[in-house]
Amino acid sequence: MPANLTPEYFKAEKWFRAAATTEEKILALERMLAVMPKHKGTDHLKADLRRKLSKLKEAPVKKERAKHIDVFHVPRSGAGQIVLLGTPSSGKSSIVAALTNAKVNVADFPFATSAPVPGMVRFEDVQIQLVDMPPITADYLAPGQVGTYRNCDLIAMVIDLSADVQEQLGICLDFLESRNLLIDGETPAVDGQGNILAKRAFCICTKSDIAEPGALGTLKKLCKRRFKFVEISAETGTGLEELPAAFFRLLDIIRIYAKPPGKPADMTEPFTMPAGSTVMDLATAIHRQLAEKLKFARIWGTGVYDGQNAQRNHVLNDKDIIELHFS
Ligand SMILES: Nc1nc2c(ncn2[C@@H]2O[C@H](COP(=O)(O)OP(=O)(O)OP(=O)(O)O)[C@@H](O)[C@H]2O)c(=O)[nH]1
Ligand SMILES: [Mg+2]
Repeated sequence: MPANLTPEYFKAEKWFRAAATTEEKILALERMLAVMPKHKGTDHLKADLRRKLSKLKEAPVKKERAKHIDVFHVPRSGAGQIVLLGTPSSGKSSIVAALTNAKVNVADFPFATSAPVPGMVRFEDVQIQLVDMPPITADYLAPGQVGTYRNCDLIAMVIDLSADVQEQLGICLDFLESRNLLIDGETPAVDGQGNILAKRAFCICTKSDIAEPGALGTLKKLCKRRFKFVEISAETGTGLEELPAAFFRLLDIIRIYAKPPGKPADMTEPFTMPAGSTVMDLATAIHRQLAEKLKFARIWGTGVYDGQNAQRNHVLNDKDIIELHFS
């Protein structure tokens, strides 16, 4: 082992060893190469890692997928997928139990959850998917667990206010940062296929009913990143009612109601789209081929007068009603 390998390198190596999929192994190897100190002593190791990397990149991915079912792959459902992250007994399953009908295992002993369990949370007229997860510790991570976070829309760190908040925050951030899972600044990291690797995150601070005095303040002070913090107690229910609205806001999505020309709008099932979507994005979401034939749209909603004509690049707002006209 060459001298002068940094903690960053060992973190990436640990990630590589725990990686359950080829994609994740490739990302970890790329990270190992990127953070490796550049000097003569690391030449052999570098060549070795490059060989491993090109072997993995050439490996047929489909065969591997067919061999086993990945329990950490949680198919998306609803308007967005939020995945919980936290240390043992921090209260993750209790949140999913309180907000959804999913059958989760709440227990007074650690490691009670061993695989992801999705449930659906309703916010007004949209359904949001909330996924319970096994815990992580400074040295434990279920193989394949990273994959669930890699595929979600938003990560919710669950921090127990009655325990050591500094330790919990450290473990969560270490996990996220060492795997490039956290959006940092304006340009998120992307993989070779252009998939966005980094996610937005926020913090659910739980067990407020038995919190250490000043724990939330300490946590906010410790955390250099500008996360949103929502304080709750799954035991008393305090703050729980705020969570669905917070999920919706943090997912950064909008609801659009489609209106067939000459008929009332369908107000029961909105389309949900990323904030900033345009009339053309909506047309494409409804029907990719038809979208090219879009002539114009009429809008009822925010910042327009009722039935106003809108161009393809008009940016939509939450709860807009749109009538699309095709040629
Ligand atoms: N007083 C209090 N206890 C809570 C609260 N939330 C959870 N608990 C208790 O904390 C313990 C652990 O809760 P879980 O929800 O199972 O924790 P977890 O994060 O899913 O644990 P793992 O699956 O092991 O990672 C249980 O005994 C819960 O009843 C809370 O808000 N207040
Ligand atoms: Mg659990």
